[in-house]
Amino acid sequence: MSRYLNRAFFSVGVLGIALGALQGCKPNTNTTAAATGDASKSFVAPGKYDEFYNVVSGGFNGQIGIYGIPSGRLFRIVPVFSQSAESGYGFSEETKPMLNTSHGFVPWDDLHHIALSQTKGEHDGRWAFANGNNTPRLARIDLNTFRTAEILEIPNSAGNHASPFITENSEYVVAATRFSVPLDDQNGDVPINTYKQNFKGSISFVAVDPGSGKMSIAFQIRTPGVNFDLSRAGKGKSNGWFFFSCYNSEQANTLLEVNASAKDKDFVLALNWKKAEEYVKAGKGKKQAVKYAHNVYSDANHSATSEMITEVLELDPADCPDMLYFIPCPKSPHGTDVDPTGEYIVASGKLAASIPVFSFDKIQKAIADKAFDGDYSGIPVIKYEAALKGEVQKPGLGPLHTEFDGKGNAYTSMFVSSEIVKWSLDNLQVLDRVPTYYSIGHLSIPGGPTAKPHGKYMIAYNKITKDRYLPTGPELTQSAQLYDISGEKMKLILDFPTTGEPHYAEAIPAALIKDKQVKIFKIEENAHPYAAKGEGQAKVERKGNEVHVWMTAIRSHLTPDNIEGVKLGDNVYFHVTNLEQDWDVPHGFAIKGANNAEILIMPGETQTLQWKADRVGIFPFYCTDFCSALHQEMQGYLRVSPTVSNTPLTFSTGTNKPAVTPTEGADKSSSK
Ligand code: K7E
Ligand code: CUA
Repeated sequence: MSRYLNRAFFSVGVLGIALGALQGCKPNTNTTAAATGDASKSFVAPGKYDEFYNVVSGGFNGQIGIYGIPSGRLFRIVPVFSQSAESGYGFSEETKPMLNTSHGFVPWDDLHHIALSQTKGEHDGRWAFANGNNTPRLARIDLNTFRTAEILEIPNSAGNHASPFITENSEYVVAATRFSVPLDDQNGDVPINTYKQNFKGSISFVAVDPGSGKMSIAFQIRTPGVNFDLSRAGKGKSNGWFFFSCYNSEQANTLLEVNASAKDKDFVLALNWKKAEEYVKAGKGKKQAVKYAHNVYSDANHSATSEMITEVLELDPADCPDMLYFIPCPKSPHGTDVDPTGEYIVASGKLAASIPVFSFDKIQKAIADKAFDGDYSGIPVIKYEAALKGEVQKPGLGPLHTEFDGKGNAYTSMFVSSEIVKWSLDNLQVLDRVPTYYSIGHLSIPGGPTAKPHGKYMIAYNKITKDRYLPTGPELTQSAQLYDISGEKMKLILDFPTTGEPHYAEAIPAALIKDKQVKIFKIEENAHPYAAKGEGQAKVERKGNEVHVWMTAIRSHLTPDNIEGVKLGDNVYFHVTNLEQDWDVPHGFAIKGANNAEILIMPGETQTLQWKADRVGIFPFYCTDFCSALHQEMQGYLRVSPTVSNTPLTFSTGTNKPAVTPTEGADKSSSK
């Protein structure tokens, strides 16, 4: 975020724009324009459903928020790259492996972009993909469970920002590095100012298994050291290509806000991935030794596994002609967006005064005619005019991202002038503009990145809210704004707060997924090694100083609920199986002094909380999810005795009756 802010302010100097132009993102004292929201258009009556699911990145919280459109109501936070203090994701023994990486356990990452799976260029409602930005990873979220099913680390990468972007049949999800760095198998102990010699870029093609969705790195392409920012796959006529924006073609290694803005133009990289596939088939790939984690969650045993992979296939453009082309693009391009027909590629230079629109047909012709302006590190540079359809003139300041309504219109977010500009793909004329409150980053139209946008609504994801909401101390809420785009003019209809900092989001018709939701996990299919599939299987066993508790939860008791014989220093594993087979009846589990978390267990599922007996005494445990009128009765006790004691290991529910005679340690005065 601050990068964009700095650049925005710096751009005032660069472009020589009067400071007044920046006031667009300051609180506007005249809020009439902002107060014209038509509540009836976003009103979803109590008990009624929204029209769209909106899958929204949480930015620095590393999670995804699921909202209804048009109501803006928040339904769920899906933990992806961060531990969750709601479900126990990343805390339970079963889910900890999901956050494993070659750097070890990473509890929190930064998530910017969402890509929903597609078939024939349209949403198919199967999976959502998301990028882990800081420690480069890709995640796949199952839209039947709204849970993270898989996380794949990306080697040779640092700052996985140009990711995930998906092909029209979900063959590949790409991951291009923001920071070029020395490759993983090179000695990285080099002076930072040897960027030009030693730093390389890398673009990963992650194949998606069409049946299971499982991800694997099919190949990587080495590139010159630049910063990759964003991308889109071609579609329709341009299917087979990817377009990436890149900045820092200056290859600066310090003070990028000045040094990476020196050149008049950076690049869009046009990448022919069908060609790359041919080179892979022809054996042009070289194996490189690397190390990266592949983590998979199984709904069969309700557990994740983490595997280290040690090899990746790399393609060197020097061995692969006609695969990569650079297209000059003004001033630090950010979003690179492909229209629904696949013909137009819209590149938004953050510091540029116009928006170039490239034509796929013209790019093809330029390649055939060799209309090149030399090369950049051996990669041909297509002449700007030869690839250009035209420029949108005076669109506003600080163009970032563009989406499409499928009716021939494009909508571009303008960070610096804090507005959305609607323009015609046909004649590139600006048709309408609306202010955003304030400083919009991404915008999204349901189905906007597909071949068949659903249109109707547009959502702005803003960086600053200032005076829009009741203040909450130094940090104000993050926010989105909903616009009606069914008419000629865009109309603001709703402000709604979001969690984390929203970057990209994709909305999908509710009808595509709402009836496929997993309601329970079948208890008889539970393959967890510590599952207790009935109260008769509940037990406690000691293995050295580990104590394993096979515990069941059902309204409204835990079995066992009395456990004795645990000793000081023991590591106790509570494997809690929820025996319920009804939708929406989770049970929770917490025990006093737990150093990691609580857990929340879905019907038919088993989850494990590890707990250390750190002192002698009685430790209550209980269900944390209000599950019945007797929820507050859903509790038990665990007794910890000194290491040298010979208290036998016992467990029970309902049979450990009150003692009738004074027992050791009991209060004698009250037990007469
Ligand atoms: Cu523009 Cu990370 Cu997609 Cu945010 S990025 S705004
Ligand atoms: Cu189970 Cu409350």
